[in-house]
Amino acid sequence: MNWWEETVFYEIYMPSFNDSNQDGIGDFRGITGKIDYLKELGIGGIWLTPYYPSPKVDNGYDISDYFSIDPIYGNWEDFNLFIKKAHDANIRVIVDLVVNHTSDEHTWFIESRSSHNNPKRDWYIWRKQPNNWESFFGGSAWTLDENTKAYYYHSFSEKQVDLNWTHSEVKQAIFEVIDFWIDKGIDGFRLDVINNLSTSCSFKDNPYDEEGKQIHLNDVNQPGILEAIKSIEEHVKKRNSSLFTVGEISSDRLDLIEQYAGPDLLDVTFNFNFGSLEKLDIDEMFLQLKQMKETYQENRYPTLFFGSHDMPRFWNRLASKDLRVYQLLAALLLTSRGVPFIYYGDELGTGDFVPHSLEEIKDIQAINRYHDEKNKNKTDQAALLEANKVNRDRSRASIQWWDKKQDHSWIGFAKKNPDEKQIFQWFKQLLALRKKYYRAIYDYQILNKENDLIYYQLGKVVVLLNFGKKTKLDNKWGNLDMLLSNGKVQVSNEQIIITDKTTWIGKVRV
Ligand SMILES: [Ca+2]
Ligand SMILES: [Ca+2]
Repeated sequence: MNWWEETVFYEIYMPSFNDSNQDGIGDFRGITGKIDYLKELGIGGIWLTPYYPSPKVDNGYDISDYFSIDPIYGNWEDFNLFIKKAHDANIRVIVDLVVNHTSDEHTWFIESRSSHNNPKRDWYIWRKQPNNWESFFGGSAWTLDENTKAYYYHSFSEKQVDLNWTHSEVKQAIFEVIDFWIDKGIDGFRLDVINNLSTSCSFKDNPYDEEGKQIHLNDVNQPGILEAIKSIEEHVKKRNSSLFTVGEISSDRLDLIEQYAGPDLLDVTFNFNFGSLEKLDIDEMFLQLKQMKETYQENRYPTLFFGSHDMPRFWNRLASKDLRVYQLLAALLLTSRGVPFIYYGDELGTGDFVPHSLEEIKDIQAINRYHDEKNKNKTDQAALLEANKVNRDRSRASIQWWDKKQDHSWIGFAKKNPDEKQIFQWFKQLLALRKKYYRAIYDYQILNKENDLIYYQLGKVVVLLNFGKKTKLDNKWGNLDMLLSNGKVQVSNEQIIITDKTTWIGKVRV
């Protein structure tokens, strides 16, 4: 069995996790200082968001040097110590690989833009005239470069320039990046917006939907994308077959997400169909669970997450600040079939941070939206309200680890949960339970829903998640021993009575 099939991962948003030197920015020494904490929680893998040198127009997802550490996060000694401490604690480390684009300040792009004849000219995508493709951050995806009077393509910010994946030298250059980090001792990669790789040069205009919104038909999932991903995967696995790859596929369509993983392809992909539901909808959640059960069988796994640096905290978004609902969701996250990812702070019930002015906003997507709204003659307050709807800062604020008020953070401080100790214990118990009873190989023997009670059985473990009112369920299992619960549940041989908003996890007695 692959190690990652039995691992619960923990996403660390680099600048916000833990600041060791009080300069307001999280760093490697800060993470190293929390290894014991993560071990106590039961984490087996850390995903680090980008820590490379970067102008940070998109918080590090705009890399200007693939072979270094941004000094604000520490030096090589700090990095090596972190890897060592993590490995000593049996925690593996995967790092973010951002290869759809580089920063415009990367030397590759500085060379590329310098002249039509530069050897790196075609490492990026240049056109005399733009097509209608829009950036995912708003506006045209093409920017005119005055120097050579040509347009370069950027599917995100104009400072994040798309690499040309039809060029063999680009692929080789990225392979060197991959080798470099494998040699540094990392255990795998999280591949950023990997289905956005530009693997075709057809440049057909994108169509629009009925509301006039552009459909990203020709700029993502391009012909050749699976071959490109296969070649990356082959390169990684040739180095070491135990290295893990997880891909971010910018889609919430399970059929599309799923096709990027499999033999010769990525190990797993992020399931936005499940993870990024905008509000709690038990029917929808159950439907997605069913679809995941049908789609992923035998040695194929979905990923499980309710939080990331791109979505609001699930304390607010899904649980609506209800502790019991939050506990139910945590149980679902950590007892269903798949590879779970906890987002830093979720184990403490961290809530959304909401900026009160433009000056407090750090997220480029929200800043762009703010200016768009102002251009429509909206008031500052109205523009702020709209910007905060898409503001990814909400889940990116710094954790306040100490009771003593810290002075400053590059962003605000995350909203502390008064029940954080209880929530931490709940997560810890769930992780311990998963470790003890679950093997990812177990398929669901049962996956069902009655009213607002979702229940399932994996191996000998039976999970009852009652999101609704007090209810009854026929006992299909006979003798059951309780493993973990947070409410009143009566189990007889005929039926199970479970109180409202209650989690109950048990084991079939043999
Ligand atoms: Ca720091
Ligand atoms: Ca691209």
